Amino acid sequence: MTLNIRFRFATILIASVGIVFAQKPSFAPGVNYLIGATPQAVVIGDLNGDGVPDLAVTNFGSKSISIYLGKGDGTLTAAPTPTVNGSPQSLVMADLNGDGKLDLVILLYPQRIAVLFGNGDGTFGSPIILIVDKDPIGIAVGDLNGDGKPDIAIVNQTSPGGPVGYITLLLNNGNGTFLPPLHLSAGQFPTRLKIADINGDGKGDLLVTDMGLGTLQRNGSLMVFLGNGDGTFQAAKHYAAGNTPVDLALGDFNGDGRPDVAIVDGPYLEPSRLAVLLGNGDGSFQTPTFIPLDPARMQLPWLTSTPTTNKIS
Ligand SMILES: [Ca+2]
Ligand SMILES: [Ca+2]
Ligand SMILES: [Ca+2]
Ligand SMILES: [Ca+2]
Repeated sequence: MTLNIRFRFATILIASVGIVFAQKPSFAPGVNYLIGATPQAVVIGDLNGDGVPDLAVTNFGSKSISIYLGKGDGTLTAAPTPTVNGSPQSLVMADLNGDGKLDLVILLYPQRIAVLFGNGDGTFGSPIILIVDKDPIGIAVGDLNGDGKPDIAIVNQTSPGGPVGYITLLLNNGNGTFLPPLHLSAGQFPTRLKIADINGDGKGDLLVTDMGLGTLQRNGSLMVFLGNGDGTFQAAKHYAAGNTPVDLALGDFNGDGRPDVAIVDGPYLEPSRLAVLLGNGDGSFQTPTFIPLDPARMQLPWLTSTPTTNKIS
């Protein structure tokens, strides 16, 4: 079984979590823009510094990245496609070399990270390839050691003798090069991760969705690693997060100023749902509230798409 299709759909779904809580949205008719084959993930950020959000999309099947620049009126214009030497899965935008221009950090299959430094006009330099650990499945960027320089965290699944999950940490030297990797054990079937300061101490923390001992066990959790501010972390705490959590998003959903987490639970064996864990502001979370999701919508992409990679069993 693979996770790709579920992750892709979950990513799109979870992006609308804030809207779900705020009000029922309404939209103008959609406009289609051409991207590559088997798209996996999309991120938004201002790549060319004009104050208008732009898009980057990973095309796993085409082994390419699609870049669209926002024109400011809700429409987009295509920018040159940067080169990546591999099949891109997920990606993150961040300024890794501190030049004020957003860069792309791309998880490539198999077992590589591509860093593309932005030129500030929507184009990018040649990719810098980092070889990472076996079976990477998710990536996040944030400052983990308090030096103001964004670091990379990668969550990995590996199966020999396991399954066992772990996180690879790449601390940034500030110029886009990284210290030797650090490792952190991370559950059984981790799926995605985020970096954020959830207890307000100014130190980056790690949040990881974990499917636990497998899809049949129905014991998924949110793992929280509170950061010590030096690239090390306190022991993980687990919070109930449904049966098979596959992706997560952070936001302040109840307006109390404390970060909350929304998690897509499934789709696997049961109808999919959203698990919302309200944060207490000290790094702990309350028992989740579940919001049912439309099972027909969630199942359709899974049933009609061809699995590709990220094998978990
Ligand atoms: Ca822009
Ligand atoms: Ca940069
Ligand atoms: Ca750092
Ligand atoms: Ca913290």
